[in-house]
Amino acid sequence: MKKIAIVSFFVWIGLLFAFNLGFSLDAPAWVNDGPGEDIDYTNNNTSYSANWAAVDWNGTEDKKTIGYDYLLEINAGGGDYSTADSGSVTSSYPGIPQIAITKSFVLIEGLYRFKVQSKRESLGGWDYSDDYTISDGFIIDTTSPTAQINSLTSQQSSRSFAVSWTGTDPASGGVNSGIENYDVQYRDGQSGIWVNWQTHTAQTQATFNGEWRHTYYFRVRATDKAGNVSSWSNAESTSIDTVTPIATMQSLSSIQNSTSFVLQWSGSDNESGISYYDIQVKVGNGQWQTLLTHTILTSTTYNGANGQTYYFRVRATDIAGNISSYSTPVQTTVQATGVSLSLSASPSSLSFSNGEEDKTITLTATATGPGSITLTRILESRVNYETGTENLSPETISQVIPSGTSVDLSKVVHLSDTQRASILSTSSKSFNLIITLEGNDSYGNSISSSITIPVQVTEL
Ligand SMILES: [Ca+2]
Ligand SMILES: [Ca+2]
Ligand SMILES: [Ca+2]
Repeated sequence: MKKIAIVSFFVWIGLLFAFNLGFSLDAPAWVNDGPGEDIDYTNNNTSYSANWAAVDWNGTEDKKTIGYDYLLEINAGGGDYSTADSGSVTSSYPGIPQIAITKSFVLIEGLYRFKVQSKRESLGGWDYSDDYTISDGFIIDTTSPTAQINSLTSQQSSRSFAVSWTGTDPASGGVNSGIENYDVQYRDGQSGIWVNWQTHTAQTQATFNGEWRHTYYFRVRATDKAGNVSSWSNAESTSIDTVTPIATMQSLSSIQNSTSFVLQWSGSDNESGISYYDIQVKVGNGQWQTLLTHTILTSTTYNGANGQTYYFRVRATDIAGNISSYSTPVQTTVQATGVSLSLSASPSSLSFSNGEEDKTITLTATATGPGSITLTRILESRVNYETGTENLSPETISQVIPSGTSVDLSKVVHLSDTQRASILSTSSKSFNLIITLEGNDSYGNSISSSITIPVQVTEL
């Protein structure tokens, strides 16, 4: 009997061992983060949830208690996890096994995962599944994203224009969930009401259609994948100006007497205002060439060449970018004095003695510089501080002085008896004889030169 009992004991141990091998406990087939379908992000940091597949609960062991041990782990960085929380649930047959938990627990931001292991009550203890089933993890993100409208030009030249925005979800606790979508609003004018334009969009740009002369404001907010919503951004505004400006060159006198002359232009614009001008010049029958581009000036000094004809035109661009056509050209021709006239006299002073009525002086006129001079008149005046100034009748001449040459002119100075008596009545008994030569340069510009000759008169 004893032998049989010993044999029976070993058989029994063997059967128990075989049973344990043959009916080893599986871990749950899957585990989800969260209370239902698996979540990957949440901003709930006061509790956590998980649910998992039930393991088979039948057979000879049915009447035993079954349970699950779980671990909530946080990623400490470098791929390593450490336990943040742990617990277990148990259920007794024939009940409905508990395969989900929601647990109040304060969590910091970070990356978590949930591990669950099956267990079954056994003789004197618990049998455990060999493995844990591990969730694919979830991120706790309680930090709001930020969003802003990308800056808009102050004026649009089209009623249709692009508005774009950006956002970031800053990392906190080493994690962020990333932006899920944006809401964009606009208002028409500063006092308009905000109107939803783009709602829950993943796009970061859209085309807006507005009305001419209206100013629109835009603002955006972002929602991250954990459900955190940013506050509305600062507004960006832009106005619509679809009308081109007008630009005009101020007319020039047809002839310029100087190679250097001033150009002036002006413009006007409906709505946005003029941003800059472009000025072009054409020399004679040549091509239009750039003189000034994108200038905010409204005048400039132009240096031309003698004898050339110039055309100028202007166009304006407004702040919205509308460009006017070029203005009607203005025209001018440079006919500048390039030559100068100098004058000398021989003798350089005169003296009228008794009975002398006529004296002859030689005037030497010199043309210096480019171009010839045509003399047209000789003017003579006599100045005495007591008797005043006497202008004699001009003498008409026609005398060409080629460039760089001199011409001698003979001039008779006549002193009448009356004139002599008048001068002799003065204390100085003298006067200044002022000879002026008048003429024109080759462009018709007036040119002149004077010389003063002291004259002494002797009493009879
Ligand atoms: Ca997950
Ligand atoms: Ca976030
Ligand atoms: Ca305009």
